[in-house]
Amino acid sequence: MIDFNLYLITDRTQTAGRELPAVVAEALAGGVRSVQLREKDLSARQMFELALQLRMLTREYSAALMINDRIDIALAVGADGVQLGVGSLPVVDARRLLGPDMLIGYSAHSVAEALRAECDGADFVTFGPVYRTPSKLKYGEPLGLSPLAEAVNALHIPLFALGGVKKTSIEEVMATGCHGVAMISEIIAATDPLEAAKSLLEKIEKHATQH
Ligand code: TZP
Repeated sequence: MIDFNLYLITDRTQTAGRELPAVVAEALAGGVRSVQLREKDLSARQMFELALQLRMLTREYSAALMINDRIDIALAVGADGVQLGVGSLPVVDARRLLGPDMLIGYSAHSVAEALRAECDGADFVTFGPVYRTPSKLKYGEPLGLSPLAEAVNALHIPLFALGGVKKTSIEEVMATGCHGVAMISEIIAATDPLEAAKSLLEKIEKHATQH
């Protein structure tokens, strides 16, 4: 059961000098109930140490902690699951290692990829980038709202819209029927992450469809 509709993804380069755990703590205080630790450039040890800190914080707020790509780190810190993608271990093999209860999220960039992830046993997918993001080279060309709606209709598992989603675009994104939104900068780079999270959640919940 995916009981959150705002999925916060970390990027410690966007915190304007603040410590990442402090920013995440603010977001949790603002109501965020799921966090993905994404810091792809960190060593296993560095990521493990950051993951431990986020595990403590997320426990305090009964929030889910997902670890990007690193199944070993997710298991080592007792995370709730992993976020996989095209370069990760295949979903089927990850499931064998993680068991039936840990969550597997999959980062899909096309409808076909999202369908494959569902078929392989992912619990939910992120889909994007929906909009142009500042870092186009890193995340690719925006897909737009039509493929998002297409993916929502094709899939039976929850789908989170990702990439360039702002407070102002939540209404049109949620109108596709997607389960929720995943975001980095709107919260991580916000001057007041607590307030940002609170007002984003209010808007997402207002436009969420019942599944
Ligand atoms: N994958 C596709 S777009 C993206 C990722 C990780 C970044 C989303 O960041 P933001 O700041 O919410 O646009």
